[in-house]
Amino acid sequence: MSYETLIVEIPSAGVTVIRLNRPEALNALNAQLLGELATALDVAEVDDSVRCLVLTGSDRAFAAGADIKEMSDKSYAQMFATDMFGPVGRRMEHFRKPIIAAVSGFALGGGCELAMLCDFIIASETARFGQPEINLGVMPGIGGTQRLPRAVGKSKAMDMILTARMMDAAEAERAGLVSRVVPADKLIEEAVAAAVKIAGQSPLAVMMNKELVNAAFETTLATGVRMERRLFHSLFAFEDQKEGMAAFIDKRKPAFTGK
Ligand code: CO8
Repeated sequence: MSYETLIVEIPSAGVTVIRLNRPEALNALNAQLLGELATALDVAEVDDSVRCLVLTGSDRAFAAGADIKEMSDKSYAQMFATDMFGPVGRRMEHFRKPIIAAVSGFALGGGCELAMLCDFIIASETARFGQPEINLGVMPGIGGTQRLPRAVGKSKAMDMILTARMMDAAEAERAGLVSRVVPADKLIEEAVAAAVKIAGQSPLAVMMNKELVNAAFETTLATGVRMERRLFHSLFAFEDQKEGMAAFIDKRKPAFTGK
């Protein structure tokens, strides 16, 4: 599959890196890029050899938001009918394999929201996060008003969304928006290393762990803990559980098969 606005690479078995590639517009998310990203996600979802994705941009920008030039003259009817971000948003919300966002430079507006749709964010020291839509007379529209407060708390989310100020990588790490900050020249190396580690685990256990952490944002504590207990028990139906525990006892590396 070839794309005009994405570069897709397989740096290591089981790991696919999807790089947003519209350098002339700081990777602004236009209809073509979003369509291609939806296709790339569909390809990765059904390919059993893909165990973990890394979504990244350039050194200068992960993505500077939705494409303002493409969007500016649209009518309400056009925005409603095309549902521009719906297909990618829904795919990412329901994607069963892990997606790591590797963010360098600007992650603004829809770019910040795209990063938050991933399972965790690794940031380079140059990363800057923001929801500056208020400057345009609009608001976040791909989940920012909901995911940012869950990630960083109400006060900081309100501050960022109402004042449009950007957060640097150190603040984003302190606030819990990103899992770790790494030197800019090590960003892809670190993100791919994390993806390789995940790709080597039992894919079944990975999917269940991901499902349960996401459930923490949707359910009560009691329901979430009950779901966790049931899924923990169910893992004992898989060969991978036997292999993982036998390998520990035998002092060897496990060879998970996804069965
Ligand atoms: N859309 C289109 N083009 C963009 C965008 C964008 N979001 N961001 C940057 N560009 C373009 C610039 O227009 C410029 O193009 P040109 O060279 O042709 O003039 C090029 O990229 C380089 O940008 P700058 O010259 O501005 O670079 P600077 O380093 O001076 O500034 C900034 C970088 C600070 C990132 C600046 O470009 C900026 O403020 N960009 C806009 C950020 C923004 O407002 N993002 C939010 C967009 S709205 C949004 O994301 C809503 C999402 C929800 C939609 C849901 C719909 C259902």
